[in-house]
Amino acid sequence: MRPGGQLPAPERAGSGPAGLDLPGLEALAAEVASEAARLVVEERPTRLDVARTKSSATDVVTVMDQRSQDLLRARLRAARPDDGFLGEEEGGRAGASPVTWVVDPIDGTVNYLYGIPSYAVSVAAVVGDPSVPGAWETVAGAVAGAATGELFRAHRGGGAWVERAGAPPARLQVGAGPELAQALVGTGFGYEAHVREWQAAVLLRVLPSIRDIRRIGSAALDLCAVAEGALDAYFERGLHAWDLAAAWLVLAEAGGVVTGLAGGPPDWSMVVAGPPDLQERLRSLVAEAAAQAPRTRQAAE
Ligand code: LIP
Repeated sequence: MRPGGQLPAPERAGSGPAGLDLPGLEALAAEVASEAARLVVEERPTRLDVARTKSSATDVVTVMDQRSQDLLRARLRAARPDDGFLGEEEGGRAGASPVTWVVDPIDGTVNYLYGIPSYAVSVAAVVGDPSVPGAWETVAGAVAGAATGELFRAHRGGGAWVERAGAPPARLQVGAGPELAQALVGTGFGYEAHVREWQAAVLLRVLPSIRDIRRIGSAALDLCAVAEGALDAYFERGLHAWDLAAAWLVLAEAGGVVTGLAGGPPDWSMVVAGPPDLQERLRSLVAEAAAQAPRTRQAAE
């Protein structure tokens, strides 16, 4: 499953839909994601307050989420004024070009708030409509691990790479993956109690069949960890396009697969990711667990 939908394979590396300069889009995503990552680290206030909340009292936005998104929007608009923009925080806009920039200014905001070094800036150039599952595709993107300085980057057909200080760029390639019972699986939980209740019921049925879970707190870093082999697979309910878009391409360019619960495009209802065979086994296990989990108000949403 390509990042987004079933669009045809690229004619050749670097030439994406509508004749886009994919290496150039990747370079821009890497540049602005890295700059925003430096901002959130270097200018983090000593006392970091919650500016507002969204879906619940624990779904927080800090002043740095907004400053990061403002920086990303300004830099991207200056570089490509005709492109659209969709960020996790308010302030999206449609564009006149085939490209929409889909950004998460701080993915892992709660980690950032608590000073836990697992948060990222995610910047993706997508074509299509990112508000409709299966109707969009990431063509270039970058995930900047702000606390660690690592940078994951990819463009369609160009492979997936990770850059770390003091080392040459390393190409990422998922392995075959272990048996399910040996798999270290990332997951996460939503901010609303009824969603978490259902997620816990699913996890109760998944956990005995895998090695263990890791709850890192950033979907973008989870997916990049799968691309690098630091996790074997990942699943989570409740992700938005901005959590997913850039890291999905990184994992796909590393040979991984990302689908929804039924095997189609991932969407809010579920994301399952990993090497092809393991991803299918995990998807099947999560689908069975979801069918058995007590139906809650969230199940109707
Ligand atoms: C986070 C996701 C993570 C999820 C968290 C949160 P945010 O995004 O990346 O996978 O488990 O609950 O949604 O809100 O930090 O941008």
